[in-house]
Amino acid sequence: MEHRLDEVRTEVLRRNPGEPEFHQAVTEVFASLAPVVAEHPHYLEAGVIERICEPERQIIFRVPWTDDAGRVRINRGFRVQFNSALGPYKGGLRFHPAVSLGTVKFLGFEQIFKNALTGMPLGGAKGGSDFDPKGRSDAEVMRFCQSFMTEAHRYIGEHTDVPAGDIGVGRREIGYLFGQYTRIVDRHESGAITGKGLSWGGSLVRNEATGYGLVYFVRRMLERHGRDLDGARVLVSGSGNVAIAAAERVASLGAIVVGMSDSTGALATPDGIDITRVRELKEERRTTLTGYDVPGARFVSGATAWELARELRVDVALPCATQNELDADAARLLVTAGTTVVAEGANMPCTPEAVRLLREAGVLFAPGKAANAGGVATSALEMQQNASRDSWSFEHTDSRLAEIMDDIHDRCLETSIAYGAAGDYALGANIAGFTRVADAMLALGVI
Ligand code: NDP
Ligand code: 2IT
Repeated sequence: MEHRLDEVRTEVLRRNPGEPEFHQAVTEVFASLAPVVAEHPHYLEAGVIERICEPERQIIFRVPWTDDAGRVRINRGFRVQFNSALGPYKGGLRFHPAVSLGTVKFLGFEQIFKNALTGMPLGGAKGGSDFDPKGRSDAEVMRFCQSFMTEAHRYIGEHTDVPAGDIGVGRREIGYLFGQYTRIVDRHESGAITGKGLSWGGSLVRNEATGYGLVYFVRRMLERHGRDLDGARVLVSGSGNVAIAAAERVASLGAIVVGMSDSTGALATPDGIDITRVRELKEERRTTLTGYDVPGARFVSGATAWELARELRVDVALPCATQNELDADAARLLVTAGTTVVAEGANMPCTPEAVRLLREAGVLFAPGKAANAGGVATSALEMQQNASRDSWSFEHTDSRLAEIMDDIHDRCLETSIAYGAAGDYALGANIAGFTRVADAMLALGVI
């Protein structure tokens, strides 16, 4: 069976050349599936594993727009609708110059299992563009978003495919995208997109949900080991939506955020971070962390967050920026700095080699598809509120999020125990996510 599984994987890699991130994500999931197919050979026999690796639909389109100087610009738009066995396609949109079809496929593939782990009725998808919002005026971002949605609206809808944000897509972009969608379809279909503003169909907590959820997952994981976050020294990479909320929530539980970063460098804050100042720089002024002028802090231009571990003690590392940002060298630095927990707020931020090193060093490792699922889970709560024309309080929504994260944690842990690999959360997440989708696919027949 293991041999057959490897043949399927080899064939998937062969059919998708030049997409290293997609290959990495597929290989990582397949590494967990041998014990599952040994026990349930029908997953292989019924072609479920081959089908799960082939997106149901891949859409690539031209996005023309005009910049402020009147020059016509062309970007490429993507939406990969990967799997709809559990519900409408669901997953974010990423606007970043490095976005390619392979990036969107890796993210969409991860999203299938993540969404399954939430226990909500959500299929898996991802989309985006190689558009770079950095340095663009609001008017340019608006024109780009309108052009993107003029094409994308054909494929999305409350019961079809529900996008949200990701890197480079926040509240501003969601507003322009939803505005154009509403205009084209000529109805207020609030469940067609999530991450909306509070006055136009959004949910409280969605903005904070990925980072808060990450911290709830870590809290639960530590609880199981008789520990807590009080006094823990936490290093967070990135300073976007996920990183800021994670830093804010972990600090509120008594931890000290000893550093953060952005794409231009790393900020050491040995006495703790002033998150209001970070929000002001990154969310309001849309600038770099260079302007963080709180006494005791130091900005290291060009450094990664992990390089700060050379000089700081770090108990918990939360990679919240982008894929493959934490490599083997970074893992070694963290282990030497005393790190005992690494939890992925970003999607696939740790390289396979880094994960192996962390595991060998006995570090507790929480994979992104489990630990960052709070964002999409709260998107599902936003969809529930839209469907019932209701809006819940912050406390209620936050406590639902915490319950969901505890539940995901417990399911991953129990699955790892059931498969003889107690505490291997990556294996637990892959198997628990996979079996939920695979069983639905079996029930739905060969489609
Ligand atoms: P944002 O765009 O809000 O923030 C991204 C942050 O990461 C920024 O600080 C950015 O730096 C930094 N960054 C991005 N790319 C690079 C790079 N190539 N090298 C170094 N730093 C980089 O995105 P989000 O916070 O939404 O997303 C962060 C991660 O979390 C992504 O992996 C995303 O897929 C994942 N995620 C997001 C969810 C969500 O709900 N938003 C849900 C689940 C996962 P700078 O500020 O300089 O641009
Ligand atoms: O990676 C992710 O889970 C997201 N970017 C959020 C997806 C969503 O639909 O809320």
